[in-house]
Parts: sequence; structure tokens; C-alpha cells
Amino acid sequence: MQVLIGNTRVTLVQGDITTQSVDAIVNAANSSLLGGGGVDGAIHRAGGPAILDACRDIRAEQGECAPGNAVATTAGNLPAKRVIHTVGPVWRGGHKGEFVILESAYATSLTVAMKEELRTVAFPSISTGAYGFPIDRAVFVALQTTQRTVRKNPDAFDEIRFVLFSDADLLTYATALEDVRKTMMG
Ligand code: AR6
Repeated sequence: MQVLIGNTRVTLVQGDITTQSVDAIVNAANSSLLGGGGVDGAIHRAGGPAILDACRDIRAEQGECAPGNAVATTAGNLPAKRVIHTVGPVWRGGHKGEFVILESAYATSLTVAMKEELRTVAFPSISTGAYGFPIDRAVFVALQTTQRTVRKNPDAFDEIRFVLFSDADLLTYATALEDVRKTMMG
């Protein structure tokens, strides 16, 4: 599924983010930047040790990565050029700043991409795995933050791609993107 916002394609695909040939893939990391399970584990496994080395260098320079923030590293052996590591919120019921932190994770990742002139960016569904953010709510944060950023920066991106691991997650995103598209047109 695909929607055009200005000059930018917003696309949905089902699959594994580590295989995407894009300028940048985004990692749903944790504040340590030292790896973990889920998509983080998959990226480090497929990309090789150069990614962890780069994360260690960033930690040595700047310390941990706060929730809502993002940093870029090499993509090692992956087909993508760069990995943008961001940290989403842990879901604690929805009243502990989770929505603002998730919005910041998406927005800051896109800001980092723009600084490095990375024009195609693939996101996983941040925070909706181990961190427990309900995907039917997280999807609107992902899509609306993307829409806002792309509208403000109409020449920055060729494609923002959401790579959903399961068919159910893809369906959730497709339904939400259709809603967002209708709102945009109406
Ligand atoms: N490609 C695309 N999506 C994937 C992949 C993949 N290869 N593997 C998993 N997903 P999670 P979080 C989906 O738990 O909730 C880690 O341990 C997965 O099905 O990876 O932000 C970190 O180190 C889900 O829909 O990230 C942190 O400690 C989505 O990616 C913590 O988990 C996000 O699930 C972060 O938790």
C-alpha cells in the first residue's frame, strides 16, 4: 500500500527490516544502545559487529540514548546505508508521557535522516513489541508524525516505508493509513 504526501511516498510492507535496501533503517533500540531482542537483535545479528562498535563509540562520547532520542551509525553488512537507533517509551498505561516520547522517537529519527540527507527511511513499529505500546494507538503516532514532518520538509524524503513483521500489524497500519489519507483529502 502506498500514499503520496507531496513528493514523498509513504509505503507499507510486510517483512524483515534487515533486508530493506534503503538509505536508513530505524532500530527500536534501548537506552544502552548495546543491543537486545526483537528488531534490535535482528539488526545487530544481520549487520555484524561494526554496528555495536559504533554504538559503543557513541556511548563513550554522549552516554546513553534517552527515550525519544535517536543516533545514527554504520549499517555494517546490511543493504541499508545507515542505521538510526531510536528509543521508544515503555508502555505504562498511557499517562506517563508515552505518546510524546513515541512521537519524539519518530520525529527525531527523521531529523537525523535529514541531517545526513538520507532520503529513503524504513521504520519498524517502534515500542509495540517488548515495550508493550498498543499498536492500534502507536500506529497513529507513527503516521501522523510522518505526515507532519513530510509536510514541513517537502523536499527531504523520497520514501518513508513502514516494515511490519506480521500480517496483523500490516493490516492495522493499512487501516490507519487509509483513515489518515481520508483526513488529508477531506
Ligand atoms: N523486522 C521488522 N520488524 C521486526 C523485526 C524485523 N526483523 N523483528 C521484530 N520486529 P521490539 P520495542 C517487530 O520488541 O517494543 C529490544 O530488546 C516486532 O514484531 O523489537 O520497541 C530492544 O533492545 C514488533 O512489532 O521493539 C529494547 O530493549 C516491533 O518490531 C526493546 O526490545 C517492535 O518490537 C524495545 O522494544
